[in-house]
Amino acid sequence: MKVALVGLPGSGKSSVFAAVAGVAIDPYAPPEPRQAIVHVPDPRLTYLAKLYQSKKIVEATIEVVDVPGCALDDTHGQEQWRRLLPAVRQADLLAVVVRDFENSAVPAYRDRIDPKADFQAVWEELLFADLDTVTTRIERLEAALKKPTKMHEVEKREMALLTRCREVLESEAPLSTALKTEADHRLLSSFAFLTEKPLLCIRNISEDRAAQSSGVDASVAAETISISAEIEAEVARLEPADRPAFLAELGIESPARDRLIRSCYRAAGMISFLTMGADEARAWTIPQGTTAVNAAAKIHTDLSRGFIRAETIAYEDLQTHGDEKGARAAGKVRQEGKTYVVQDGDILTILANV
Ligand SMILES: Nc1nc2c(ncn2[C@@H]2O[C@H](COP(=O)(O)OP(=O)(O)OP(=O)(O)O)[C@@H](O)[C@H]2O)c(=O)[nH]1
Ligand SMILES: [Mg+2]
Repeated sequence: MKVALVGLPGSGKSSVFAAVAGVAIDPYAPPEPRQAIVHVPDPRLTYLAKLYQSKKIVEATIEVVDVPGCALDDTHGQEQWRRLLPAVRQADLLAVVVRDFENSAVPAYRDRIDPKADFQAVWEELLFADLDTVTTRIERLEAALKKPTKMHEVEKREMALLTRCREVLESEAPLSTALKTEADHRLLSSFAFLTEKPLLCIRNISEDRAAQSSGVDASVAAETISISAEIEAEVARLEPADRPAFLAELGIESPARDRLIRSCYRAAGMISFLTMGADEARAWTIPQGTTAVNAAAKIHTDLSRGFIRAETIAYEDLQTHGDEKGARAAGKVRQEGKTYVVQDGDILTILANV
């Protein structure tokens, strides 16, 4: 899963990035996207590795991209934003960081602290970018449809769909509401529209309000969370053993890094399934609704091609009964077929003809 941090200048994207990736903020970094691979903490793996005496633990990872904010009020900023768009389009989830902190040393963009209005401003940029893509494509298609070719029927279908997309975008609604069927999505997937992607709103709050956690009104976002990016960037630089005491002093229950990762999974509709063995205990990230045969493909294409069945134990059941033998005796080891919809925390052993 790839997550892009976007937002107005100075909202705290790089601070969030530093907190999640556990790296230092580089104030002199050029205004280019910066990426990091973040390991997803999962205590279930520690338990499995102990039970099966696995040699290693392989955590799931997410890729986080810090996209510099652009001053959209001038042409230079707009040009920069257009240049950065391809990096944003590659993301599976957009995390919009909005500023909700005072800092006299760093004046707020447009001199205002207004998370709701800032979220709306970012949302409008996403709508504009998609509208731009749609309009350009419609113009090309109009020209193409004048001289019918073999592609005529497909082009007509695309034109009808794009016309609906344009209406939806002009009413400031996300494109996900215009693309209703799998076929619609497929026809336009190469455009990687921004308003089709799930959104997470990150409200970056002042240190003194770090324990507070009300959201902003961002109804197009799947979820809103509040974090104090500056504190959390500091926490991420502490030795792990020193972190709980520091957080407790500020009245913060769990580090934002963990909360943020969980929110990314929820907002993007992703879950993890687990595998175990003597070699490794491992977590795999899949979209909610993935079938057993497709989950097997994530491990290896051979396992999906020769798929016979998936021996499945829910992590909770394994924990309740202590080990696999106990779970089996309690009838908690299930034999599932190709179409079984994998659940978060399912421990799968794929049996296949390879
Ligand atoms: N007081 C306070 N300052 C913060 C907080 N978060 C970020 N800052 C400061 O605000 C400034 C901008 O933060 P960045 O994380 O660089 O913001 P950004 O969104 O990456 O900025 P651009 O990349 O320029 O768009 C930095 O000097 C941070 O130290 C916060 O929660 N509280
Ligand atoms: Mg930045």
